[in-house]
Amino acid sequence: MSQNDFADWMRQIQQRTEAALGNALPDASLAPTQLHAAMRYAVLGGGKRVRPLLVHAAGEIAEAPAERLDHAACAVELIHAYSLVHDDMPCMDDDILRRGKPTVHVEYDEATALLVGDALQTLAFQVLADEAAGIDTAGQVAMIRLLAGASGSRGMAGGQAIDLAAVGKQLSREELEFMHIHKTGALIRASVLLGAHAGTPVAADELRRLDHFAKLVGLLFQVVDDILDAEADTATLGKTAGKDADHDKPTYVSLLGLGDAKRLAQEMLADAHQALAPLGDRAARLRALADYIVYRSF
Ligand code: GRG
Repeated sequence: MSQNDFADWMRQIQQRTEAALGNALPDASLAPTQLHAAMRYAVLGGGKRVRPLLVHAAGEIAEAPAERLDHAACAVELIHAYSLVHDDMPCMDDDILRRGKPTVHVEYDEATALLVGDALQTLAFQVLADEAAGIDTAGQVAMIRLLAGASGSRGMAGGQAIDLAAVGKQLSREELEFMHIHKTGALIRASVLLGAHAGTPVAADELRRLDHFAKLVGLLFQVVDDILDAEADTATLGKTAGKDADHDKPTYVSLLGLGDAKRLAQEMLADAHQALAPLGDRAARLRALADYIVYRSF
């Protein structure tokens, strides 16, 4: 697969995800209009859509129909968008810029931002439970269970709690890893597994390899996020740069230094490729996505 083919595929998935999200979100003309407008503001017209891309790339391995993958992709992106809205609020990370725009509580107000997050979270599960998803009921329940587990206190929300408690503290490498496996890694892992579960059952050995890949990429995403926070500027990131150091947050860069954090990212990328080697060309897009995650600029 050439670079151009991969870039075309990414654009195509990003566009169909945008359309699926636009359809899933209530129209802004429906009451309560401000809440619906704010939900659309939070979700549409921004973001790299890394999680939907992972859903679709993993779904191809299971030969899942694209329409079915749209539902899973939409659900996971809605959870991600909710987490960003709540994370930016004054009681958490207190940020004013996200995806190059004012954050939801700045553009609207705090109560609206809280409700936007709540409503996006429940909408995610409504989308997965939708009859039009074309998945049998047992499959739907399995996917709902997977996404709920990845989002809750044993997944993303738990990781966020650990993150908030860690500000100003020195964490060991193991503690930092535990935090990120939950905060960022759980949803990324769930994206791959949702895709893999949306089609014909994948052989147990291949599923194990996909899961190993997904865990590595989830952590890798965060290592690179830490490097970008230290190196990139606010305009490129579309969010405030240098916040980790300013807020005295433990990161891979503060723990290992920039050079070793970059070396770690390269090692993890090689491991991620290795995990998928026996899947051959069927996993070409997943491998290219791992590269994209490492070499991205924002
Ligand atoms: C509030 C329950 C709750 C959880 C928040 C994911 C998270 C937990 C907070 C986001 C804050 C943050 C900067 C996390 C680091 C990694 C990360 C998830 C970055 C943002 O994801 P991208 O780069 O964003 O995929 P886009 O905008 O491209 O979708």
